[in-house]
Amino acid sequence: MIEACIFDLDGVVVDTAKYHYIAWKALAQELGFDFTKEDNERLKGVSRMQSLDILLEIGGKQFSDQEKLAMAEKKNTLYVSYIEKMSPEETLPGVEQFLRELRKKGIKTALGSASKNAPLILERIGLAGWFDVIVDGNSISEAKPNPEVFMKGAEKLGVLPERCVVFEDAIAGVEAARNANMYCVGIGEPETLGLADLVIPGFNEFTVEMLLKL
Ligand code: B16
Ligand code: MG
Repeated sequence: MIEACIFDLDGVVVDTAKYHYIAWKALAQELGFDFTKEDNERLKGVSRMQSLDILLEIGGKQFSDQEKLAMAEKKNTLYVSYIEKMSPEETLPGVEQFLRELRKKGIKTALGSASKNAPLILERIGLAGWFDVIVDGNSISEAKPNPEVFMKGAEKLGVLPERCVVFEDAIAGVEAARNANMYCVGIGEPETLGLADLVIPGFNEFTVEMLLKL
């Protein structure tokens, strides 16, 4: 019996990966190396500081913790300048309709994202009001694949983990959902998200009715 749906943000509700990419690429260039779109795939669902570590590993660079904090801050300032300009049209196809249907059916909703910028993004795309609970990078201490973000979501909603469905686009996120003992719908390619219980390309052709038949 499904009582709640928990949504990852980047890659599920909205495509912010492209803005993360431009901002990380700018930092890499400043440090004197290239950062490709393929490299960027490794950062999906990963926390900000872990993303920086991966970037520096790609560039073969080493810095002190203090320098790294300053770099992450600089990248974030540039990233925020992009997301500040986001609008509701950037919500991925079918998402708003799906949230609407869930509410009609009395199924609770939560956001479960690694991003510290989640509140700003939700406000810009006009979806903040569709989530009963928001758990993001500001309220967790353990990054995915640790299940903390989804467990907290379920707890705040007052729903048992086994009655929650998670929607995730990143491998670490799918693992986090499994670690939380929740049913996981992967958003993307079955080749990449093989660990998910079901993989769909997006919400365009996926309805709440289909979800309830699973
Ligand atoms: P921030 P999600 C994640 O969002 C992104 O996928 C990941 O690329 C990013 O590093 C992380 O948020 C932290 O974001 O720098 O804004 O705190 O997929 O968990 O919604
Ligand atoms: Mg994601």
